[in-house]
Amino acid sequence: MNREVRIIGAPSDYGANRRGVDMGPSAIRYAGLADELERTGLTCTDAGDLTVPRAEERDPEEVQPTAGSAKFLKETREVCTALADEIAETITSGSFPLVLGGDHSIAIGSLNGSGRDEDVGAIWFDAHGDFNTPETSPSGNVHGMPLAAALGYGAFGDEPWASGNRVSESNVVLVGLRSLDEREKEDIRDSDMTAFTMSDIDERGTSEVVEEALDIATAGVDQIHVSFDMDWLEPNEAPGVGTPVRGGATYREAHTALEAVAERDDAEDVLRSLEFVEVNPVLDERNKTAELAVELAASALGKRVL
Ligand code: 6HN
Ligand code: MN
Ligand code: MN
Ligand code: MN
Repeated sequence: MNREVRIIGAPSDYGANRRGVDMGPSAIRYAGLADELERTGLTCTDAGDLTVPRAEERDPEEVQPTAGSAKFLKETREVCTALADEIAETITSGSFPLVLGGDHSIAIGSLNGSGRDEDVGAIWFDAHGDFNTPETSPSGNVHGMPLAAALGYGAFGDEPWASGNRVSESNVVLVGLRSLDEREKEDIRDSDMTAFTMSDIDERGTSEVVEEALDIATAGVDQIHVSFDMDWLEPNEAPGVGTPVRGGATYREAHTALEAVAERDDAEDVLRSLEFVEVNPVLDERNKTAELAVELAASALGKRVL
């Protein structure tokens, strides 16, 4: 990474039904993010946190689910619009956006900002597909919907804050899936995205799968957004997440994956933006998950042992 890193906190928990993941950016900063990036040789500035509307200060009528069964859509729209602007401005100014969640609904804003002026690809490290729509979601939680929203599916399709971007569906790659809803599974199969499950990682190894993901994500586009959901990892390693699923990536596999991203970036300048989401300090063990997010951010941005 040869650009100045700009840290952007997006402390929203509206997409996960408000359960403490709004404290994720604080926990990741407390775990020493800025110092670790500086030790890695990067220059960084902290843009602070975006202002997130507080439900308690709202008219109760207003904070009820609005469209289909997407909860807190109005608040999510507000956060994602602000985040998209912040990311687009960061990129235009020549800096690199490193986004701290917040639940995964914020990725609607990340993809919108990253893909505002250029065709971009994306790699999605997640136990989940995040490809539900308000119509198909079993929970109504928007953190299960950001990929669908950003690609123009469901009730979000005509919402410019969601799908007004140049994220190219055939350049979107999901890596390490292990928990999909029935309808979501079909919709991912029918889409132009590429999906690798944990079984693919078991059979082929992390390096090979991530190299192929990078090839697909960058085919015909210059740059990619990398979205890293901490529940990608085995829950023992990352207990501080709202929707843990057993059978995840190991500590080393997670580093291997992001080191592969960093190596590709060294060679081809492919990283356009990066985010770590779903760190929930209320559910964590002594900030372990936030500390791991810090380590992984350093790996993705070029930290080397030797
Ligand atoms: N995440 N598929 C489930 C749902 O409610 O739609 C879980 C989504 C989890 C989303 O972890 O970002
Ligand atoms: Mn997710
Ligand atoms: Mn997830
Ligand atoms: Mn380039």
